[in-house]
Formats: sequence, structure tokens, C-alpha cells
Amino acid sequence: MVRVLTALSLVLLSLNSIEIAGKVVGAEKYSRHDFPADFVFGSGTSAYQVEGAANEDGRTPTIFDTFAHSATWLGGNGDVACDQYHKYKEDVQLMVDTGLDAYRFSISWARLIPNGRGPVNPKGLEYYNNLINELVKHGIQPHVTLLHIDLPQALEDEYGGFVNRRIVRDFKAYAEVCFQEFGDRVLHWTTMNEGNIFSVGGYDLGESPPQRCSFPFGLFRCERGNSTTEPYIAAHNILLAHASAAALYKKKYQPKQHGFIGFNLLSLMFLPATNSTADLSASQRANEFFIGWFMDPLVFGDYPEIMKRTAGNRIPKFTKVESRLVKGSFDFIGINHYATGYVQDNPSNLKREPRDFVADMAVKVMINAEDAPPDGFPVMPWGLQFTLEYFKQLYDNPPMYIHENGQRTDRNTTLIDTSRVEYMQVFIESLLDSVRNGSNARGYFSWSFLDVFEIMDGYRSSYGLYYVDLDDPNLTRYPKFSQHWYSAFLKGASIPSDDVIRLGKNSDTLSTVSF
Ligand code: IFM
Repeated sequence: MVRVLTALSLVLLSLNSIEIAGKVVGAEKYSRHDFPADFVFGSGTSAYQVEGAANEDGRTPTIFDTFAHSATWLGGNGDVACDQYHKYKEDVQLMVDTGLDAYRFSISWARLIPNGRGPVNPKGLEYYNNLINELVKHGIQPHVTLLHIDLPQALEDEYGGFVNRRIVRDFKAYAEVCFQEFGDRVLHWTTMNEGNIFSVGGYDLGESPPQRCSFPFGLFRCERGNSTTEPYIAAHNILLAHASAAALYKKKYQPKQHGFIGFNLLSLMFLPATNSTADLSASQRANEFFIGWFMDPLVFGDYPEIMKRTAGNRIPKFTKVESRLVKGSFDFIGINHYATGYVQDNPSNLKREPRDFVADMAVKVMINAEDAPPDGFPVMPWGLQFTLEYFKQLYDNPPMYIHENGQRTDRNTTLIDTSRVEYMQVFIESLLDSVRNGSNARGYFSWSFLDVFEIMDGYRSSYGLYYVDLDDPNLTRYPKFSQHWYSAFLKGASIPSDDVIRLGKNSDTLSTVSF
């Protein structure tokens, strides 16, 4: 606790030197050449959100399919999505046009090994080999996530997926197929996307796959689950599954393939709503629950003391063997960063019985609505600096990739997404500030390359560099202003640049497409 208090105060102190509220962002010119020469810039998607072909060539349903088909408020599903399964060559060409160094995508476990266990599906193998080969042929690095939400439904049905320890063995076997088949060309592996929000959203709030929760905690009525224990159990099994796959990779594949393996978290970092001691310690507690939950075991081999004390026997204990397995089981950390929250102390939550993960945090979370555009997260680029500084000071500055960052807007508005350009411009500038300040960040991936099927609002929202016309049977992709901007940046333009702005605004493609 003392370690955390001291370190967090240091983080806040170091940020005080940045004029947080009044910082004039986007004011300084920079280019990609200000980043280290091997710094990677890319963009990303995930299998269920982009591939489509849900019922083709032997793929079986996943918990994401089940969720999308039952969550009527989403107004759609990923059955077809952007049809990248059939259009991957076209998409890789768009990546080349954009000038991406790397493409972050995920493998669909249920496409490669239908039902999660057993024989490999030759068609699935062929698809990922084709995609990877196409990327490599064009000099684009594949950064691959093994599991981005879409656990095979068969494993959920058979034994409850991540609430059962059996998932560890099945995940490791699936990972081994990937290392064996693709590891000669894939050098960056991430085992799991957003382990923390997957555990809270899927097992406490029940708002995302696999939609498990229990009354009175879930945001929705769940058919099964236990919000008081399952977020902790799922997280524990996620850590063990990750660490088992990482141990296998490091022992058997890394020596000959020379790649890297990491874990990914959503960094919704929390700051104190006021400068009262209670709120300061509440924000520290919230970060320990949200980030320390995974990072402490990964770096130190055990959960934060405050979590163990508060959750008691609801949080699993690491055996000595497990602790050794998990500790140090990563080469890098992937960070998805969109927003920063403020928290107030809320000790009355601790008087509740029973309690879920959220009540255990004993905070009230607020997103600063004043900074937010009408349809998106607040633009708080220094929140990314805070995140990187936090990881630097508390976790010994591990190699980090910003795996996701981007702006949510409504979908069918305009291709001139100036606000997204401004968003990317200030976040990349903030990243540069962090790198100059000693952060071990190694890369940045915009979310998302295309407008994909979004987990919270289907096809109503958009984060993409390319708009996908869903009314057109060809699902034609149209570059947005943000694609022009990012492309110019990737090709070496100085940012901000009037030329780049003009390029976007005058582009023929941009001005001829209307909604
Ligand atoms: O689309 C999601 C992605 O699957 C996980 N991170 C957040 C993105 C935006 O909502």
C-alpha cells in the first residue's frame, strides 16, 4: 500500500508540471520522425467485429455471436460485418495505401478450432495463413491477439468458459496451434484483449459477452452467473491461461521464432475528483482494482493487498506454483486507452452485503462530461500520459504498445471526421511527450482501421479510418479525413499541418460521398 501511495503521488506530481487543464494541445509541430526509429504505427480490428462469414467454412458460434444475436439494442450482429474474411486482400491494399507499419487483428478460435477443442479446421488455417502472408508480402507486421472476446460458445456451454479452470488447458492448446502454424511470421502475440473489462463487463455487470451476472448487480437480467465471485474467478483463470500460453511460447517457440508475447488491458485510469485525501486514496484504490488486479500478479506474482482484504475469500488465492507461473509472464503490455475517469470515495459501498467487484472498489466514478463531445468520450490526452507514467513508476516501465486509441462518433454523419483527426493528433502528441519523458512505449495502433461492429452499439457508432457502406452489397470502404491525416503522418508529414487539413477537405473521395 505504501508503495502504491508513494508511486501514485509521484505520478501525480510529475503530471503537475504539465498544465493539465490549460494545456494547449496540438500546438507543437511533430512528426513520426520524432519517435524512435523502430516505433511502430498501425491500426486494428478484431475477428468478430470485422470478419463476417460467421457460418462459413466450418466456423462455429462464439459468445460474441450469442451476445450480438440476443442483445436487440445493438440492432445488428457480426454475421457479415465488414466481410474481411472475403475482402482481406482489398483491406491489406488499403493498409498499404495508408502506410501502416502493422495491423493488429485477432484470430477467431472458433474458426481455427471449431468448438474450441479438437482438430484444426483446414479452411480456418488457410484463411489466417492467407491474411498473414498478404500482410508480410506488403511489409506490414501482423500483431495478433489470440482472444478478443469471442470465446467458442461450445466451451461456455460445456463448462462455463472462463469460470472453470479447464479453460486454461484448452486455451494453451489453441495458442500452441497458433504458435506452431503462424509463429514463423508472427512476432507479436497478445494472449487476451482487455482482461479487466472482459471480467467486469462479462461477469459482474453482464453487459458484454458472456453476459453473466446476478441480481441485484447486473445492468441487465442475466440467465446465469454470480457477480460477487465470478469476475474474480474469471480474471484468475484468464491470468493462468495467459501465463500457461506464455510459458509454452517462451520455452518452446521463442528460442526459434524470436517473437514476443504480451497481455492487454483497458486503461480507464482514475483520478481523484477533488484533492481531498479520501478521494486521492479512492483513485489509488480504483486503479489498483482495475489495473493492479492484473498488473500486480503479472509483475509481482500476487493481487494487490487492498483487493485481497476487501474481497476476502471471493478472490482466488495464487498457489506458489501459480504465482511463479504468472509473475513475469510477458514481454510487453498492450494498453487500450480511450478515457480517464474521476472518482469520489464511496465507503458506504463496503457496508453492502453481498458485494460485487464494483462495490468492492468503494468509489463513485464520473467521466468529465464537460470535456466530452456529444457522442464520444472526453478528449483528455494527458490521461494517456498519466497511464504511461503510472505503468512506468509502478511496474518498472515495461515495453508497452498502445493497442487501441480512437474516437467514437456516430456512424452515418460525415467522412470529414475533423474531431477524430484532432483526437488522434493530441493523443499521439501526448504519447510523444511520454516517450520523451522516458516511457517504454513501443507502438501505437489506432482503433479502428474500418468501421466495425461495435460491442456497445453495433453499427450505430464508428471509430474507423474507413467508412464501410453497409447498404452497398460490395461493402465499399471509403477513406475518411482521419485516414488521410494518419496516412500523411505515417508518411512523414509534420503535424499539425495546414497542407494535411487541406488534403482532407479537398479530397474528391471525401466530397463526393454523402449520406
Ligand atoms: O470495439 C471495442 C474493442 O473491441 C475493445 N476495445 C474498445 C473498442 C471500442 O469500443
